[in-house]
Amino acid sequence: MQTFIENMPKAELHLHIEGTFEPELMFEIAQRNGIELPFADVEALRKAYDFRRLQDFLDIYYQGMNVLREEQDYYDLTWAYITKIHSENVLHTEIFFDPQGHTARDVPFETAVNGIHRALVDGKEKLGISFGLIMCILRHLDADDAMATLEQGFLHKDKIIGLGLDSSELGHPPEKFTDVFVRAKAEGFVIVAHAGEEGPPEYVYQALDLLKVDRIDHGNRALEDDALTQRIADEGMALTVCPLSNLKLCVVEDLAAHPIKEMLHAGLKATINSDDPAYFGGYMNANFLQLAEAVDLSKADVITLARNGFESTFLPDADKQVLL
Ligand code: ES4
Ligand code: ZN
Repeated sequence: MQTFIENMPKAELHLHIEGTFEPELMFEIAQRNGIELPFADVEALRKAYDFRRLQDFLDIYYQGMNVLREEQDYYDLTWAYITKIHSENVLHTEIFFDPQGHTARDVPFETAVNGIHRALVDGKEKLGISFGLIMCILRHLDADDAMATLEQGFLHKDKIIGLGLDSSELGHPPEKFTDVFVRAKAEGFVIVAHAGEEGPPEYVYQALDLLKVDRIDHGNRALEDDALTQRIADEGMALTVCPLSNLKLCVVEDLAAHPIKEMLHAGLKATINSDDPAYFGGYMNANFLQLAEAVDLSKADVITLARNGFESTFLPDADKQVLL
């Protein structure tokens, strides 16, 4: 199974680039920018990666991205991710970035987007990895800040294909950002949102009905509502599932309890993704393999999950056909 997964072509659809920040690179960039990290060394930092819920992780994730200041920092971060997935036979990736995590620290929007995008272009030209770049709104901030951030994103339509919603889910329902997402869709952005990771099925309904999402990120808790599950299946709406993330953030008690088989049996278009691999302990191959072993997936199941990924990209149909 391990060799099978390693050799299998894969598409990644749920990946926060700031969540690929490996401690070694974080310390290197901190040092060259003259920034003190509140951890003695790489080992002390990795020891802090012990989370009971989403917020525990987010606190340390925002602290980590604080050392990113220059365009080259964003390039180096993204290039490290691209070379990693190249070694794992990932052929296509659609990645998120959190502009407000940078602009709130007075790093200009364009510094972040230009550095990330330049590395993605190099990945396409040198390694043949196709990509999409999606900006995410931090849902713990207010709707005005989100709208202002979206407006900045519109200045980079040559680099950004869509809008997502991430950060602290509980207490920040999708409806808080309806106007922002309606505006984004009207401007031609594709739409995704984290929903049903920690939040209730109601948040998934809102993502569908109010934000008009094209994919649901996570979506685990949709399974609590049979009518909602049926609707997502009927619409052929993809779920970007993140097994090791679910484990590390205690969305599931252990991987053997992961509902991936229930999702497939319910006819849901589930895909496998790594979310924040530097923090959650593994990239695409580790997510596939550990999940497959934990719930005893067949090779046919694994192929279905990988094919769902390619079928659910935001590539134009002609380009999508090439990968399929
Ligand atoms: C995230 Cl796993 C997850 N959930 C919500 N927001 C996020 N930002 C980065 N990773
Ligand atoms: Zn995520």
